[in-house]
This record gives sequence, structure tokens and C-alpha cells, in this order.
Amino acid sequence: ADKRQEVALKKALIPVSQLEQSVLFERNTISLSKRLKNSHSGIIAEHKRRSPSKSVINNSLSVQAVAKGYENAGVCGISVLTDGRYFGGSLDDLILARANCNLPLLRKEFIIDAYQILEAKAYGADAILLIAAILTRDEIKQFSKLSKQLNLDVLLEVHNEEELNKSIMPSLDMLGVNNRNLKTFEVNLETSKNLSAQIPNDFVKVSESGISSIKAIQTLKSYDFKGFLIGENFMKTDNPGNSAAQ
Ligand code: IGP
Repeated sequence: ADKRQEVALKKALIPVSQLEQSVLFERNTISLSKRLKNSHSGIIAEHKRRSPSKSVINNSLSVQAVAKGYENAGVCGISVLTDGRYFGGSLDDLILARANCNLPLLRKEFIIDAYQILEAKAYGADAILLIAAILTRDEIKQFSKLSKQLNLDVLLEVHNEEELNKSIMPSLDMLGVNNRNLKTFEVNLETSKNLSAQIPNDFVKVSESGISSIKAIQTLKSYDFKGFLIGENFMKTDNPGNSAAQ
């Protein structure tokens, strides 16, 4: 309900016609899913100041420094949280990341309205996240088709088999399994391992949350995962780029 209000306000302030006039709206996007397919590391590093489960993770670094650090580390892409209320992020973070690196950027947001997808494009994103737990099949279809028209890749996030079965459709590029239980905030990599076989092979498989070692990545690779979304483990250090380079 909060997000609906936030979007309604934004629509009133910045109409779609204005988003479409953004300089970045004309930019040629970079495909995150293609990068992941051709990469050995597969790391999507996240800019994350705080979270509902951990409160403050890192409040002292600029998004510019974090984005440059991640790029120097050779990651495949950067996830930028734009939700303010729970994660302390904003669209300014997205546009600043865009100005400071050439990597594919994922807009990490609770997307519930097509407007947010146009906004993602206008602020320099290359890919968007869609969360199966908060969307109907029709919304996933509608939003992923719009993303394709805008040349944005789609990462569809699921937590279980039910969400996966409801969501499978050709307009998605990447299928992400979130290892974090939304109710308890507990993370368990078994979630990814258990769901992998059910995800058709034409999707790039991404494992999300709670990944904190090379060993974990190696194990997940053996379960056919090509992408690894990592936030806290990098952001909790003084130099997230250095941590991502290890
Ligand atoms: C990163 P972690 O445990 O490495 O910080 O997790 C990312 O997976 C997590 O931030 C995330 C998220 C989300 C945040 C995954 N899906 C949806 C907000 C909304």
C-alpha cells in the first residue's frame, strides 16, 4: 500500500512523457543475462546501505565509490536498491551508479506498477527485478513484455515451487531463487539447490542472498547456477570492491 502511494505521487510529479524524454531513455542497454551466460564469476554485486533484517550495513561509503570498486573487481553487474523505506536507497543511487561505471545495472525495487519500469529505464538501469511473491501471473506477463520493449532484461525472483510454476514464461531472461525467507529473514542455500532442477534450462539461473564464500558459489555452480547476487557480504566491509575481487 505504501509503494502504491509512492508511485501515485511520483506519477503526479513526473509524468511518463517526461520520463521518456530523459537522456538515458535513449541509451543502448547492456544485457545482464548475456554477461552472466558468458562469465566465469557470475557475480552481481549489490549496493545495500541497510536492510530490514540487519539494519545498518554500510552508511559511510558513496554509491560512486562502491560502483567503481565493484567494476574494478570485475563483477558482471551491479544491483542498486532504490527502495528508500526498507533499504535506504533511491533513484539517485541508480543514476549515480550509472554515471560511474559501465556495467549492467539491475534496479532492485518492489515493482508493482509499469511506471516503475519506465522509471528504471529513465534512470539508467539495464535490468529490472520482478518478485513473484507480490505479483499475479498477468502482472508478470505485462511487466516483462514492457521490459522487453524497452530492452531491459528481467530477473524474476521466486522462493518456492508454487511461485516458480505461476511465473514461468518466455519473456523472462533470468530466474532468481531468493535464499532468504521473507517472513523469518533466515537464509538457506538449500532453497536454491532444491529448486534448480525445476527451472527450465533456457533461463539463466541466479541464486540470491546469503552467499558468503567461494565454496558456496562453487556448490551453487554445480547446481547449474550462473549468477550470484551478493549484497551484505561485500557491503559490510570497508571496501566492498576489494571484497568482491577475492
Ligand atoms: C542480496 P545478501 O544476503 O547478499 O545481502 O542479499 C540480495 O539477494 C537481497 O538484497 C534481495 C532483495 C530482494 C532485497 C534479494 N531479493 C528483494 C530487496 C528486495
